[in-house]
Order: sequence, then C-alpha cells, then structure tokens
Amino acid sequence: MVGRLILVLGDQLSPDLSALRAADRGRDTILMAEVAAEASYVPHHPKKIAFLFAAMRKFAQYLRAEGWQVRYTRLDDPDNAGSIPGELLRAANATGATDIIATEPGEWRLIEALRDTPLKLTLLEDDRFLCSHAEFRDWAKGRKALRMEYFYREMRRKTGLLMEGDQPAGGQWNFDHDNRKPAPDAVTHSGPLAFEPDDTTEEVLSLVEARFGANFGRLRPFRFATDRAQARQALDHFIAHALPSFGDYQDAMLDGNRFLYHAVISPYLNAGLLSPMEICRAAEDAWRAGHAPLNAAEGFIRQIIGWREYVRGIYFLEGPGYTGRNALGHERDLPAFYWGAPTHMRCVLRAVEQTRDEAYAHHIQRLMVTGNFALLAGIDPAQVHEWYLAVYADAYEWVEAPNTLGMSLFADGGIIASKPYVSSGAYINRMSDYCGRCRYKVSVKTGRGACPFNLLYWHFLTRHRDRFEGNPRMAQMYRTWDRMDEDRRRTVLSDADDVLRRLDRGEVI
Ligand code: FAD
Ligand code: DLZ
Ligand code: SF4
Repeated sequence: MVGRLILVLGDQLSPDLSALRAADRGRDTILMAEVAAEASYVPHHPKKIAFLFAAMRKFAQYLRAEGWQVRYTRLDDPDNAGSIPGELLRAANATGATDIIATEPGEWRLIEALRDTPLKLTLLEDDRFLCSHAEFRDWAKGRKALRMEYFYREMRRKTGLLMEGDQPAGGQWNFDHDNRKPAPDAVTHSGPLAFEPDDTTEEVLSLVEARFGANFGRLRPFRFATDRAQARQALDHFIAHALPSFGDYQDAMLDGNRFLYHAVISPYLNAGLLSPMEICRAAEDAWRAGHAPLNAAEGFIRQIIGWREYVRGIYFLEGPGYTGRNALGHERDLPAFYWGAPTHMRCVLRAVEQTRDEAYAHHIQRLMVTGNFALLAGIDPAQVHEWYLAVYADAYEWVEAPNTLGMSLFADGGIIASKPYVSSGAYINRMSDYCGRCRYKVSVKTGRGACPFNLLYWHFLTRHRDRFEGNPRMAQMYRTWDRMDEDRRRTVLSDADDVLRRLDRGEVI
C-alpha cells in the first residue's frame, strides 16, 4: 500500500506533533520543505529564517535517526516548487501518495492554501497548545468581554499549575502589584545562553546571507539555539539565573541591556523545540524549591498559559478577517525609522537597533515604545502588523496579529484591550533610562524640544474623544486634558500636528 505524506512545517518541530502521532513509521513519508513562499511572504529578519532552516534541518536529522523516512527539500534545490502546496504535489507525484496528514498551521493564509490542494488532506488539531479551539469557543460563548484574567484562571485550574487544591498558591491568582518595578541600576543576569553555530547552522547562514542578506536585520553574530537539547539548556539557564528577578523587572527597559531578566525562549517555544508545560513546570519547580519568589513564577507562568493561549484563542475565534481590522481608521504610512532610518527618539532608536541586531525586543519595548508610537501617530495597522511579523524571530500570525492589532493598536475595537495602551513620555521615563540620553526632553510638553510621545498622546486622545471619553478607565486622562489652559491645549495640538507633518514629509523625528 502506498504510504501517506506527513507534512511537518518549520514551526512544528515537536516529536509529539499530532501529525507524527498519526503516522506510520513503516510506510509513511515525512515532508519538510524550505520554500520561497514561506520565506518571503513578509521580509523576514535573516536571523528568523536562519533559525528556522537550521532547526528544520536538525529536526529532519533527528527524525531519520528515529527511523522515519524523511523527504527534505532545501531552498536551493533546483526542483524546489517554491511553496508548501507545490512541494506536496511534487512529493505526491514522486511517491504516488494521494493522502496528506498535517497538523493545523498557525496562520489562516497557509490553512487556506493547504485546503486548496487537490490532494486528500487530513488536518489535525495542534494539541501542543493547552486550550483547544473548542474549549476557547466554549469559554468565550455568551461573555460580554473576553478578559485574559478570567481565561487565565481557567488555565490554572486545568493545568494545576501553582494551585493548592482548588485555590491559587499564595491566596491570589495574580501578583502583578509586586511587579513592574522601574529599571534597576545594575542587572546581575548576563543574558540568554549563546550557542556557537555548528556545521549545519553555518551552511544555513551562508544560504540565508546569499538569498536574504538585503532584508532588514543582521544575520551575524548568530547565537540562537537550533535544536531541542540546546533550547532546553537555554530554558534551564533562564530558570537558574533570571527567573528570580523576572517579575520585579518585567516591565523595565535599559539603554545598555537588551534582555534584562527575560527568558528569550519564544522562538524555541513557538517552533516546537520546547513545550509550554515543560517551561511552566520548570518555573513552578523553581518556586517550590525556594529558588524563585511566587510573584516571579506566577508572572512568568501567566504569560505562557494565560496570554499566549488567550491570544491564540482570539486569533482562531475571530477568523481570517482579523488582520484587516482598523477600528480607529488609522492610515499613516509606517515611518522609515522602523526599518532603520535615523530618529532622534532614543527609546525608539534603541528598540529598533536591537530588533535589527537580535530579531528580538522584549514585551514592553514592543508594546510601549514601537507599538505605542505607532498607535499615537495613527499608523496603518496593516503596515505595523507586517513589520512585527517580519522582524521578530518568534513571529507567526496566530501570536503576532492579536498582540499587534489587538493589544497594541486597538485595531480590533477592544476585543483584547479594555483600553488603548497609550502613554506619554512619562511612562517610558519611569520604566527606563532612555530619556536621559535623548535629544528630546521628556519634561518638556510643547515646542520643538518636547518629547513627541507627550505631544502625540494628547493628539490621540482628542482625535478619538468620542470613542474613549465614556470609558471609565480613561476618564482621568480627559479630566486632566480639560483642566489645561485653553492656549496650552491649542499649542500642544498644533505642535503635535507639526510632528505628524514632519513625519509625513520624511524628516528625521
Ligand atoms: P518573556 O518576557 O520572558 O515571557 C515568557 C514567555 O511568555 C514568552 O517566551 C512568550 O512565549 C510568552 N508571552 C509573554 N507575553 C506574551 C504575549 N503577550 N503573547 C503571547 N505570548 C507571550 N510573542 C510572540 O511569541 N510572537 C510574536 O510575534 C509576538 N509579537 C508581539 C507583538 C507586539 C506588538 C507585542 C506587544 C507583543 C508581542 N509578543 C509576541 C509577545 C511578547 O512580546 C513576546 O512573547 C516576548 O517578548 C518574547 O520574549 P521572551 O521569551 O523573552 O518573553
Ligand atoms: C516562517 C517560516 C519560514 C521563514 N520558512 C518556512 C519554510 O521554508 N518552510 C516551512 O515549512 N515553514 C516555514 N516557516 C514557518 C511557516 O511560515 C509557518 O508554519 C506558518 O507561518 C504557520 O505558522
Ligand atoms: Fe523616548 Fe521621549 Fe524619552 Fe526621548 S524623551 S527617550 S522620545 S520618551
């Protein structure tokens, strides 16, 4: 009997993948393919492409060693069909297979492309996540608001993580009030574990340099883990050295430190080299052993079983149209400084520079610096979405789109965020040391020397007053604005218009 084709995508590098569990090692063939369509549907950061290709090649080696028959197409294979459906058809012709088994991809784009192939496709649920589509739908049904906090409590109960019987450990579900400390004077953690590229990775680096060297982002030095054993070492290093301070400094930013106490494991987790439960168990064990405080372990676990599962639930609940949302009608083009052109805004410059170098920025840089600026300046959400999807090594639409369009840009009209995450320069100044090195003065509220975040903050609030002034969580902001002297308000708005005009003319802001 002719075997089936088992598709394993670049972000499905897990030995317990549902498609592999459904396969027959004796007769089926695994298909893995590096294809131009996946590598260029957005201009991915070269580090992201290199990480995935190296990890894919090493996963194929692992599968072969486990006795699987693997058909692996390299990007530079002269017969490469250029797309996943094309490679499936080519493999079907070569092997005589008519049936395909695949685990559901993490982007509607690819799900639809797979459904359009003339082959007989069985699409299995991606059960590497803790919450299935059906469970999320059930949770969401009949609720007026889909707040992450309540979803998270369900996930705590379901997994038993940090639970004592049916009660949360420490008597509280959430210890955020202990977190969010401003930037520390000194960071004791040396950052994520770095790995020397092996021969497989070096070969990929040469390929990526030749094919994608012109994309935004520096390929070298390349220090990512590229297999499961290395990814596990990276996780253990984080748990041992950074987790204890993770909670305290989760929201802090430092000009001279790119990683602070963050885990930098999202590329590994999202590609399948690590599983969410093993990460959370490691954090819980560290707390139970007295190595990490509860606010750190809880805050960290919440990101994974709470936010990560929740945003995925929203992406699949809302359907393929989600990425086209633009509830605030924002249409300005993405400024060139997102792609590395100069800017005088120190916070933005440093976030973009580190994105260029590392294919990484931590959450508060994404949300409160680059995201905040895009929202305040009224940038077209589709262009911002494409940027985030391209530049981060952990970016796939299921996680990137709800974070960008929902959490950061309010483009979904408030499904994810109960109010827009906007702030003036004061927040950035409190949480970082950027402002002291900036050409602008964070304490100055009007004129050319004023921090653009200060000006655009009020511009945003007045632009969208009709929508937001009734929101109780924003009432204080409007009261502060209304108390301002009228002349001053006029000056703020005309100075903000001046910033936007200069932005549109391509002047350095
Ligand atoms: P840590 O801060 O150490 O957190 C631990 C883990 O928690 C992360 O590895 C991640 O798996 C998970 N996590 C934390 N916050 C979130 C969140 N909001 N949503 C989902 N998972 C979360 N994360 C991605 O994995 N891919 C993306 O493409 C992505 N795009 C984002 C775009 C915007 C505009 C914003 C505001 C956030 C985005 N995030 C994305 C969420 C978050 O910024 C990253 O998960 C985090 O910075 C990864 O770094 P870390 O591993 O050091 O995380
Ligand atoms: C992101 C990516 C890239 C750059 N290249 C490939 C590839 O060549 N082959 C592949 O199977 N997967 C790749 N991926 C990951 C897919 O784009 C990912 O599976 C979908 O975006 C769904 O999450
Ligand atoms: Fe950013 Fe404004 Fe601070 Fe400059 S002054 S670093 S632009 S917040």
